[in-house]
Amino acid sequence: MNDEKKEKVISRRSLLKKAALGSAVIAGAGIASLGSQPKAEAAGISGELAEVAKKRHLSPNELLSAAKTYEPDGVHDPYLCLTSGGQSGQIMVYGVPSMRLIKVIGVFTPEPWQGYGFDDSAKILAEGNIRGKSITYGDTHHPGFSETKGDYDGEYVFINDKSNARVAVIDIRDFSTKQIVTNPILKSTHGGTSVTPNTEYIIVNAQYAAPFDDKYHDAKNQEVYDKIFRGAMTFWKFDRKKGRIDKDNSYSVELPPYMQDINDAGKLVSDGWGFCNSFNTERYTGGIESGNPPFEAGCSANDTDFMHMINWRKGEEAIKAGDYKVINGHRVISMKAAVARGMLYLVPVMKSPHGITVSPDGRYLLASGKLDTHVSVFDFKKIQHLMNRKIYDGYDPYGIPILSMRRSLHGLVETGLGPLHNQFDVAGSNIAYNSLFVDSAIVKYDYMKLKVLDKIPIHYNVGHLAAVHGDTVNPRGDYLISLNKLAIDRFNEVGPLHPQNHELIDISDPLHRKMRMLYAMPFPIGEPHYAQIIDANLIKKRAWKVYPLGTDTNTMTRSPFRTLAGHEKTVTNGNHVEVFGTSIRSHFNPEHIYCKVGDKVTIHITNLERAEDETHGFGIYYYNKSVSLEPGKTATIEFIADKEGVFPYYCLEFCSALHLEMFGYLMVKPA
Ligand code: K7E
Ligand code: CUA
Repeated sequence: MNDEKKEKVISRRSLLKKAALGSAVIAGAGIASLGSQPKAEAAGISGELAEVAKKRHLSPNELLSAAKTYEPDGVHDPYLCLTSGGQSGQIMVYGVPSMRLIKVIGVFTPEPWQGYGFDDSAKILAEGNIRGKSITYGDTHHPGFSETKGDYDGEYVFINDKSNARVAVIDIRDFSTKQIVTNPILKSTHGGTSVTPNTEYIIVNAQYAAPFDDKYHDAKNQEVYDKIFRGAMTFWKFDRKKGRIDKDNSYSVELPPYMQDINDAGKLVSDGWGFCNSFNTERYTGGIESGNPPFEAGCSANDTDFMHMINWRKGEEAIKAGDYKVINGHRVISMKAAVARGMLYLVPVMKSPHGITVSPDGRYLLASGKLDTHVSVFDFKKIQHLMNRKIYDGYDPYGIPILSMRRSLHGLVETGLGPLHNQFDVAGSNIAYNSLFVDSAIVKYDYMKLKVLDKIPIHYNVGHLAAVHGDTVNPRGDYLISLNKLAIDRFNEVGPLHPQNHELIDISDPLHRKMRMLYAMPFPIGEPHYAQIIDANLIKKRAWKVYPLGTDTNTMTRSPFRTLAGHEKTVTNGNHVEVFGTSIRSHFNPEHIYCKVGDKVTIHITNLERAEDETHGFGIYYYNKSVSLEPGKTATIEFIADKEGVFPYYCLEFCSALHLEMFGYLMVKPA
């Protein structure tokens, strides 16, 4: 840490202390109406509770925070937060307000506990291969729940991999990944996944402009860059019946090489539109290595960048009319066609914006300029008026109409330094929350009256925010989570790589006055970018307790290899040894498998258990295979027995008193 940063951290700490003291006073008063003494006894706490508070130096305010977050053993949280796991390529699931971690979902990266990538689920990961190459990491950014009428329905979750321009589909019935699609034309996708109000499409868009083809082009040559490099917004069609993205009915809209960033889908009055910001309208091509200013300078030279507005219903019409090109087997509507069809517009946004967020009623579009101090509140009704009357300020170099920023704006709210992301409080309140990266604070404001209402410091450098259903037509209020990039000194030392920090903030004050910091949770598997918080009842309705007996969990249908008790067998067919096995407390059947070097070995195992949580596992020496056998699941592993020897296999979960006895032998004879 340089000195300047250190100083900032220290001063922020003393600021926080002051703030905490202030609210302790308020909380103390709240507990016992005793005014200004933040002492446990003074707050009317006595007995063992007072003793513990004294011994552990807990203020009444802190005790109150503990009481507001603690869930007794066996009590479920009212909300679940699904957060991106950043560079871990996974999703994490935790309860709110207890912040208890409940699951890590393997998405773009193998996850051995779930057998993800180590059994036949490997074929899902293989769908994410790019140009034939297996890619086993992802940079997950924005999870998005499937929606019905603009609100989460708790059926599916989608998430993007920024590095490799991929999107994954997770089925909430078993919280596991069912599909990965690779973008046929883009080399990185940041914006998204945002989901249209009835999950017609999952929207992602380009981050770093690149050629649509896989050929060599010089990114530093301005002429080449302007002509060949492109962004795009991709509309992945979702087939809800199949629970899969329908690649053949998906399409993209070609965009200028402006570094499109984060998107949101329109809703209600703005339904049918996709919005995203961008940050290199300069089309700067960099070159610090040859004495040019770096990208960071060249990409932030202009005072404004563009919000892009794209109409996907008109896109569907274009596709129907055959008004598209096929690139890498994927349908792409050209900028020219999109402009001609009145489905692509730009409007300037203050310097280097990060994200567009659509208000619950669909009318207001919030954008923050990272290098500005404002949130710009655009009024979609004003925008529509300009679009309908073709009132343009001009055109960009690619012929896309530009609307007047002044005439599109409802107004600006000055929130602070480095504003990034926005979330909403309950519908109708007109209250939004804005994260301030540079200020390390969160601001609560009225986006209609353009007025700041409250500000709270966080630790440190917040990125996204997540409120309960906070980006839907029906936000629920109650809690806000601050997804902080740095933790610095908040947790125990574990070397130079620190966890990140999720801070839970109470926004449930019925008078909508004060935010209140409740809890800090270290987040130790990657940089979480975005998260969504869902009403746990929606999940409860959807999540399976056990699988129907013999389920292939990749397809969620009955496996052709389902094996019932008494029907276990090993079939040898030339060089192929195929085992139809079972597991139940506390044995596998079979316990001995014979083959010879060079044979292909296929082992199907059905977990016959019907009791909730009676999971077995299958692990074997040397072959790098692992299976998680939840009750009812049928899984398959397959390998070539390339080495002679004896290979014990055993159950990976301590499933009963005789768990250690749950094992067997694969014996590979010489050829
Ligand atoms: Cu990290 Cu949404 Cu990818 Cu902002 S993004 S922080
Ligand atoms: Cu089955 Cu341990």
